[in-house]
Amino acid sequence: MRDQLNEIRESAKLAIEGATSLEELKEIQVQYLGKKGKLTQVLRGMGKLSAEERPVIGQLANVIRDELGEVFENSSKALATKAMEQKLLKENIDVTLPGRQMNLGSIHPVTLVEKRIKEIFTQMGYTVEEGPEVENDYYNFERLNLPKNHPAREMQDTFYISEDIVLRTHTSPVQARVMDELAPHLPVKIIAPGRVFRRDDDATHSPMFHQVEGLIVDENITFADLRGTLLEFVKQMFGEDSSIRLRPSYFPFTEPSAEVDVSCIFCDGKGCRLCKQTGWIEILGSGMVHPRVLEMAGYDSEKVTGFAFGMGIDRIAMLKYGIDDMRLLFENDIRFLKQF
Ligand code: 2NM
Repeated sequence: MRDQLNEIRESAKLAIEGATSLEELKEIQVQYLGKKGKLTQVLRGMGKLSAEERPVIGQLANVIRDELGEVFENSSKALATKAMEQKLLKENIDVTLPGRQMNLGSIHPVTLVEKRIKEIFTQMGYTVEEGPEVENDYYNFERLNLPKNHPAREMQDTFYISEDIVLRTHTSPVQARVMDELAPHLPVKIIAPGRVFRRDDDATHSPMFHQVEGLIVDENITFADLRGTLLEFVKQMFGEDSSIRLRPSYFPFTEPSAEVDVSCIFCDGKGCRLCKQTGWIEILGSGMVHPRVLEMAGYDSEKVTGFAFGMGIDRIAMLKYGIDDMRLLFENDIRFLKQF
């Protein structure tokens, strides 16, 4: 039996070395190591051996099986490499051909401006917060001091999913959600960038646009902090020589409220077509957070105050890059997008 095994070992090795393809090799493997293979058959006969011989022959058989396994493995790898080399040769690849042109994308102007806004406010210690674009009535309106039938709800033509579910008309619900998580912790110092949706569609209004709103809540926050913060923002965004002007306004969630204008970035405030000869361009809404908004979030409006503001990123991008039609931002025409 020992001779039989050694003979199998030698003939198998010869056969493996002689194999010229992976298919041939597979066949040889079956012939020797398969269920009905030669080695398997010899092992079946081991029952007839004496108790002394059995372990010795068994061990030899194991050694041979392992050895052949390794030889198969090596030969298989070598044949696979050879097959690949032959395939490549047949394909006749011309490595001297020039590569295919890759079309690189560019960053969308709205994204560029959003990044810059985030940069400016995070440097001032604000964190960036996000929230759902599909909101419920409670967070989009109620929590911002806009109860049902409030006339100001109609200021924002809302997309309704159902009676109580809307596409958010501003990112303020994010602020309300964050205050819920933080209260009574101080300070709240956050900005909330993201998509918002209103039923509007013309050269200056898109039904989907981008907003950044900011909110700070702490002890001793004043209207002067609001003005100083927004002036610093405007200087970093539009240049150190920019100035701002505050005009009284109305928002249900702030009292008092102010519209913020920046000195015209096209004529430096001298008056031109783009600022309609006023020297000022409107860029922000802002105000001191309404005490009711603070109370609903769990803050004591006798002890803390805050200011908030909101701006359209798209509008700022249009100003910054001199784009005169908002729809250009969302048509995704490569010739337009490549310019930024
Ligand atoms: C604006 C203008 C003024 C605002 C208010 C709040 C909150 F959550 F504190 F009530 N967030 N954002 C706000 C205030 C937004 O956008 C034109």
